[in-house]
Amino acid sequence: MSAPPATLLAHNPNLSRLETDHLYHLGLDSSMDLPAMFGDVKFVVMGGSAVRMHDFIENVLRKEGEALGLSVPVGQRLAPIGKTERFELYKLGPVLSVSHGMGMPSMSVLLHEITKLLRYAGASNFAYIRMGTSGGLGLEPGTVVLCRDAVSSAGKPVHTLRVLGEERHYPTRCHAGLREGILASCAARGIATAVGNTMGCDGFYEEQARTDGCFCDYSVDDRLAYLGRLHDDGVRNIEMESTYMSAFCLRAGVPAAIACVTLVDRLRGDQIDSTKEQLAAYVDSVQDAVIAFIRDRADAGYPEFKREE
Ligand code: R2B
Ligand code: URA
Repeated sequence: MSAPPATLLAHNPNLSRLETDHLYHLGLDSSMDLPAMFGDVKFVVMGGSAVRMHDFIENVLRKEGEALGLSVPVGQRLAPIGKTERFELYKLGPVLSVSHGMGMPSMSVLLHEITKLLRYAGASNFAYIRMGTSGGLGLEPGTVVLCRDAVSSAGKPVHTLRVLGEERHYPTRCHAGLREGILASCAARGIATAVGNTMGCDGFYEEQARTDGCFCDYSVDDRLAYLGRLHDDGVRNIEMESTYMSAFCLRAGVPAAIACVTLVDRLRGDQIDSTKEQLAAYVDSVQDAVIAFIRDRADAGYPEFKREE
């Protein structure tokens, strides 16, 4: 391959020694014509589930395809790119839609490979948006929470990485300009939003203070006291990828937003017992929020994102 771009070498000079960089989990590599395939990408929209990310790209096409000048020839369907064992990746014009699986380790693999992919492709002025689900704190289910800081389960705006057996700590702020842009698009369409901190956990049950997992050695009062403290500290929702993602994006210089719809108010309970129809409506609202933002940014001609430290 030709020499990797300076943006990549600044982070990892070792990449210059690779003849071909195999992006193993995506089933793509740097010998392919990545500039032709991905050079025009402006949005990488990520969500946990492959089915939802397929629905999302279909919804972009259905709802805004005409306005964005994007179409798929009659009789053809959007097909995933690369291999689909771990992640599913779709592209429609400037939009990549990709599943990241559950939890920070899975998110980590995707972020390393998708970021190298876009750098090899020479894409510029792109943003990453996690479009997910979460448990809310003191919010009506169905609210789209836009993350200010991602916080650890100790409530700190820091992600801890273990490298060579040692801990490293990285800040976890989301990009304010990107968040404000999504908020404005939501406000213009009456989509219910809240801004707050998002707690990223390494599990769904004990790590999120649930009392309905296989184990629970704390009381309902302990759980409420913990969740109440988080709420007092500005946490508005809980999920499983935010601290890794925000820390990675700050290091990589990629603007990041985390927009997660709440499925349950954790101050009231643990179980997610909404109907299938209600859950689908919640997921639709976070998809609508991101689609609205894509439309507004395209209409504005993709103004340059300000670098935020
Ligand atoms: C939100 O939903 C998933 C768990 O149900 C997880 O990926 C997350 O962050
Ligand atoms: N995803 C989570 O991680 N937690 C919830 O409560 C709901 C969705």
